[in-house]
Amino acid sequence: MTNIDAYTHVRGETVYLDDIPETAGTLYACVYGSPVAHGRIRQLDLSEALQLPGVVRIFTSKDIPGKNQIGGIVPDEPLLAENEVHYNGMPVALVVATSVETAQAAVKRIKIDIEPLPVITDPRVAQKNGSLLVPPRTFSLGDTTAAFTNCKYIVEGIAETNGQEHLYIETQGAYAIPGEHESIKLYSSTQGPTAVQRHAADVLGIPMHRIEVDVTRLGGGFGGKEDQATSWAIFCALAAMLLRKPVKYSLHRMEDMRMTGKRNPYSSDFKIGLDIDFTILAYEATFYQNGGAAADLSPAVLERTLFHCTNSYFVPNVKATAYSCRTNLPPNTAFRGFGGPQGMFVIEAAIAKAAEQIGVPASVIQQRNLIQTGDEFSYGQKAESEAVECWNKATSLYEMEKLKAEVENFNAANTLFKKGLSLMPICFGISFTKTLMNQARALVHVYTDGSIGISTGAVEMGQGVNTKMLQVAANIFSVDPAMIKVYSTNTYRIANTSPTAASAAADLNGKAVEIACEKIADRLKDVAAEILKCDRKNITINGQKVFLGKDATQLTWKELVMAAYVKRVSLSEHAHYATPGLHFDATIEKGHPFAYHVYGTAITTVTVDCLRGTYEIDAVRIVHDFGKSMNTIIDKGQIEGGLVQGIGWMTMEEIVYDAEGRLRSNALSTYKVPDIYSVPKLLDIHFLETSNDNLAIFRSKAVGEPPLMYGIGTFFALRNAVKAFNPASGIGYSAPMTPEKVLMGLYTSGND
Ligand code: MTE
Ligand code: LUZ
Ligand code: MOS
Repeated sequence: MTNIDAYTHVRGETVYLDDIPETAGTLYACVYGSPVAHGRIRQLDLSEALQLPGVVRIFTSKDIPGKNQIGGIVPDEPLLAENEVHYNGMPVALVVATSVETAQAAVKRIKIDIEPLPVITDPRVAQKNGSLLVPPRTFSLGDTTAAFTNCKYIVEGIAETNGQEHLYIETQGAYAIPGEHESIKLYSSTQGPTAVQRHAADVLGIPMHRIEVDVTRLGGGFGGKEDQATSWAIFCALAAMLLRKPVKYSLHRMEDMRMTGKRNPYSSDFKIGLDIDFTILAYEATFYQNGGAAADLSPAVLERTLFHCTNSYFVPNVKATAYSCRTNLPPNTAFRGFGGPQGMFVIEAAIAKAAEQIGVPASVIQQRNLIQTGDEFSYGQKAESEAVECWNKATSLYEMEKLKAEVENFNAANTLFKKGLSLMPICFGISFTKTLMNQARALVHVYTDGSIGISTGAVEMGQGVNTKMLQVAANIFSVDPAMIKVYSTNTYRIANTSPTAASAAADLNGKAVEIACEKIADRLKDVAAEILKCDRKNITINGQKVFLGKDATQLTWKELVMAAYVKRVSLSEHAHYATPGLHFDATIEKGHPFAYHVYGTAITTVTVDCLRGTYEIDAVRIVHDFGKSMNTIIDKGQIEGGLVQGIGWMTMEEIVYDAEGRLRSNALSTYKVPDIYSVPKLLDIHFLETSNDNLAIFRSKAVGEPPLMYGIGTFFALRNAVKAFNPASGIGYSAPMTPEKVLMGLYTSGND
């Protein structure tokens, strides 16, 4: 089944936030962000801006009727600055005008006098100063200190990963329309409609039930709109409520890049200990997460780093400590993988460094230590592992030995071009790490003509979740997909939603749809049994016909639905689903936080131009654990998109802040993302159908985030190519592996 949005996407008919027809009298908002990264506001001068014709009003923190607070996990983030600013771009004032151009021009006329304070951008410096967003956390298993005394090899080092700009094609934005009795209708490009509703209610000082948040779809979110869509929506809601006018704000790309947070950069220390047979006996890591100026989702991201710090390996002795460091950057936030990639990169670096010192390929260590069913993760959950199956399938299907020989022969025959190869196994836990968030609701209506409408808490952002919701209903009712419509995500219809995140939207909301549809189907079968005067157990609905045993009856789906209505049987259902079996005790950092894990293995080959430092990705070959995919077209798209996004993070996407905390890579001319020329020349994806029972919807495992981590393989393949040219290279473990870094690595030597 193709994505239900494909047709309108291709025709340009899809409605994003900025395409919503505007109500007469609509005003336009624009935020004035702090020009410096840290300081005390001495004076804010709005007079010149207010004189501009068309400026309706300029709001500051003093105008907020409720609480000036939007922090989700920690209440440490004002909507508008009061006395201090903590990052460059922090909202200080909100201009509302009769046109977008006027609002933008007025922002340029605002003057501010700020007494500068020291700017910190480095997480290690912040940690030394005791500047943490939340207390540090440690996950441990076994006894690393004792285990290190038994190790034949011990290797230590530093690994670093940079941030990443979400670059959703649709920038952040919202549109607020005031209604009667102090209500507001809020269109928001958000992954978290309920977060928008809750924080808007707090800031406006009104109850949640007066705020209707409606989301048709996003032009991409990638985690960047899990938390950070909220402020823009509240700005619109605030102005709409106080001015009694519709207010819209759709950010300019450069505003979005400057004012929103990104993937958390990390700097980390590692120490790995191996036995004579390359078994990893002990692993220690210390993570310094660059959180930015407010907690946002960083504490949760940090937690997932710890959960995934041993990737898909079993390590019997682990000690991992993580610091969430407060710096003067925009608050960093969720990004596909949510801290998992940052943690996994570090153990891959540790294995690569150990392999180099021992003199074996990293793949020997990787394979030796793959986690097996029954092995314990450092947080106490036992693995139901597909790691070995994925690895073995990848190395056999793609003829690893042959690929290796090809690389070796090429490198022996060429001096100015070198190839590199790497293997990258992945393991990603599916569920929100905060247990309470693993719940969802669905509302299903069957209309008297037999057509069906579905509402859930899931937000469509290109990942195809609406198509999957539709498939669930079509499957349970056994009707033509054309009979079903999936409605916008709306807080008046579905309350208290978790954000669409953690790759869990299809599972959580899909199970709720399944439950709702089954309840309606059960009632319909009762009606059919009554009409056909037979045993209820023999009734099935198949292809819009009612069956009695194996035989089709005269009764059609449409007639059955109408008959149920006539008999005054309910044709609607609201269902709730909560993932069973989840628990986690943060006081001991042990439990069973994930419904299941997703596994896979990628083999990456690259070619480096050793004169220029440029490179091409020859091939990425992936064996991925899908469980049993319910939509192979969508799932393949998720693997392709996730992989390329991961490759971008690992190779070319380079966020640069200067010492004053100003974003230098603030446009698409200075921030390079992968394009069609930088994707792998060959991309092969093998759908591994795995048989372990799982809690995925129709056993079709979550696929949104895990493939991003295959991109990590590209970093190590490039590194291997550089080492083939210059074995003494001190190229290190600092991502992204830009062509500049490759060139330096080719021609300088030293210790990593
Ligand atoms: N795919 C597209 N096209 N656009 C997106 O914004 N977000 C990713 C992933 N795939 C995203 C995407 C992220 S970060 C997550 S958590 C999942 O989709 C969320 O959707 P799911 O729970 O339905 O997988
Ligand atoms: N968001 C969140 C996430 O709030 N909790 C999570 O565990 C998570 N995991 C991945 C992506 N977003
Ligand atoms: Mo995805 S980072 O969970 O939005």
